[in-house]
Amino acid sequence: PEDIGVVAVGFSGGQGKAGVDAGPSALIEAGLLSQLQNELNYKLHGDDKVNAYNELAPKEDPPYRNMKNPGTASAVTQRLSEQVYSHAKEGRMVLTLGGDHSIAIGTVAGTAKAIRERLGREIAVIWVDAHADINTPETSDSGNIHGMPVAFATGLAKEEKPEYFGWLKPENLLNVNKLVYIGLRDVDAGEKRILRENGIKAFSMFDVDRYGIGRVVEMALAHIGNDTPIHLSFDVDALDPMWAPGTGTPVRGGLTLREGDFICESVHLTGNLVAVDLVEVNPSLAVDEQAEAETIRAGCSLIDLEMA
Ligand code: LYS
Repeated sequence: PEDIGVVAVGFSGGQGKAGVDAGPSALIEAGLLSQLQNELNYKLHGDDKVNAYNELAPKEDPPYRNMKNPGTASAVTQRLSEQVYSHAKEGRMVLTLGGDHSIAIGTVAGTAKAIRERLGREIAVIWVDAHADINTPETSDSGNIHGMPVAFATGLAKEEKPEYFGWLKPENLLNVNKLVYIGLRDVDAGEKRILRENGIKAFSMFDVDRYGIGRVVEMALAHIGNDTPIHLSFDVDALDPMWAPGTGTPVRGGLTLREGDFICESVHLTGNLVAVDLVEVNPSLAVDEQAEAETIRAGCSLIDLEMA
């Protein structure tokens, strides 16, 4: 589509490091949106102001089932899901700028709901990341919700209480068969078990080396099936820290910037891309100004998508 709904989310409560809340504003200041609007001629909707949703945080937010900031993350992602939904149901491609990756609990649910209502279809998710982010509260060592979004979005981490993600409706959950990973290289033991037990398709960095990024993307697209609406959730830490040092949980041995660009371009070229998340850009964690600028430029490069 030539219309893009933009949602900027300065949320950092899914993990412990300050600064990822400044990701969206840094990307916007560096020209990520003006590039889409002025050079690529998209029509942008929604404001470019960054939502922090501070007002949604409950007065007290004690750990629950081992999760840190569960009430805040639940309220924020619920609100976000409604925003994403309202853009996607108008047929816009939704671009969400994070924020830590916990926000994908909201974006995936919002996209899934809109696409089901509008097209009667299930969405697929391509999750590009160094990590699988599929811990349940019980398997997580850190208690950080940014390591759990896939478990909630798929319903693998079940919860009844509405204030703790119980608001996720079964009909808006992602089917595990429609999920595919690219870029993995730091997966916890509990997560490996979950991936195996559920037969989830994953292309690790080992696969990228072995087949090349071209074949990997081809296989990923073949797995989710032709003409399936795609939500692309891109954690900037999928890139090697050489390209994106400003991020909370960097892991060496990642994708080159070109490989990351290639994934975004190929998925966009299918014509089936309905939503994109760009998350975990944390400018303050780069060692110096140059490293900070590199990270932000990498983020802008990933989203530099010519109209299909
Ligand atoms: N797997 C680790 C955890 O659950 C790291 C997640 C990193 C997410 N960006 O905390």
